[in-house]
Amino acid sequence: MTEETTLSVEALFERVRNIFEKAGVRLQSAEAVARTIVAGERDHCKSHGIYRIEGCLRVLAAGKVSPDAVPQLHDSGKAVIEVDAGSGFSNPAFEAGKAALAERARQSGLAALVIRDCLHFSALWHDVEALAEMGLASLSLCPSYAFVAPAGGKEPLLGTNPLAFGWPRPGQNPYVFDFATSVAARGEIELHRRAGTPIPEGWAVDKDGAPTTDPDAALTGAMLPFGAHKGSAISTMIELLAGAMLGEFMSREALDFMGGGALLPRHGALIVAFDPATFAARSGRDPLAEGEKLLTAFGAQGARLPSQRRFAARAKSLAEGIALTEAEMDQLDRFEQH
Ligand code: NDP
Ligand code: PYC
Repeated sequence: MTEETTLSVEALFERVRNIFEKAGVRLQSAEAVARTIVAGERDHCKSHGIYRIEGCLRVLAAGKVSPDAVPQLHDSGKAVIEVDAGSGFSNPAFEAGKAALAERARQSGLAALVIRDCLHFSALWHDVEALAEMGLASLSLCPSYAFVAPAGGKEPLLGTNPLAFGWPRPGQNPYVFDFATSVAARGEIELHRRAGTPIPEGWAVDKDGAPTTDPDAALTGAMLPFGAHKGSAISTMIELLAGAMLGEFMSREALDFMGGGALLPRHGALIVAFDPATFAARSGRDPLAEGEKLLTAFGAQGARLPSQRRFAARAKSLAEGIALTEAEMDQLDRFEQH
């Protein structure tokens, strides 16, 4: 049994923020990045929690993310609002554009936020959850690194391209799903590699295209899309909408630009927000009440909603703190002394 140390969410936030400030990241960005990482740990999304600190510091050390970038909001009054992250982290860029996006979606029923040239290391549920808290439904998508073979292929071409959706629920946590379009996120495979455990069958093929459960062979081979041709098509859509359409990197270009998969990817991101009340106005029906008819029926047949595990983990962390292993605490100490 490894020994664990419990930190409050606030205490962990301070430690993570200090690590990024010490690495030269300007305060507002360090806070936005730390909020994201600690929220991942708090919600027990380990693949995008403190494990990501090392990767972020590596990109900073390589000079491939700008520590003092100030996100620039470009709002021409149209449905599409842009934030240029200026080669900084995506998280402060989203925070810089969030209010304008929400306001435009309420005005027009529909609005989009384009984030340009950002380093993207995080989960996407942060975006859609924030918008759901403002009463909006939303989609968030971005390319990643070309680690995934298309269905029927065996060489990396598509990214692990995440997709998240959020829907507001009156008086309770929103309906949120957020997943990689690969069978598993690359971070999950990396965690298996570190733990010395095999990955489940069906996640990846080796460099010769043969199925593998060896995390090292998976990381040098190709990951697989979820749902065969269906996941492959959704992933391709993400490349087109959040890469080609924005004039930002697709996953293959991101990989080339960063010089391989050792550094986290830089590319753009697309967040689309919908005001349910505007869409339903002429129907005379309450869209959120209609949504509840569906969402409340899940439990009756023993099914759970996506994010239900995450919200339960959050409640526990907020009440009891976040338990970190000795190795994780040592790592935080090391990063702080850096
Ligand atoms: P998971 O497979 O762990 O989970 C995906 C979603 O499915 C979650 O919303 C989860 O909710 C839900 N879910 C899981 N099991 C069930 C179930 N039995 N019933 C109902 N819902 C369920 O996600 P991935 O490994 O694919 O992705 C992990 C993270 O990686 C994502 O947050 C994604 O944004 C991020 N990512 C980021 C990338 C980037 O470039 N920035 C690239 C790829 C991935 P719950 O959490 O409650 O279990
Ligand atoms: O887990 O695949 C992943 C990932 C890539 C970039 C950030 N997360």
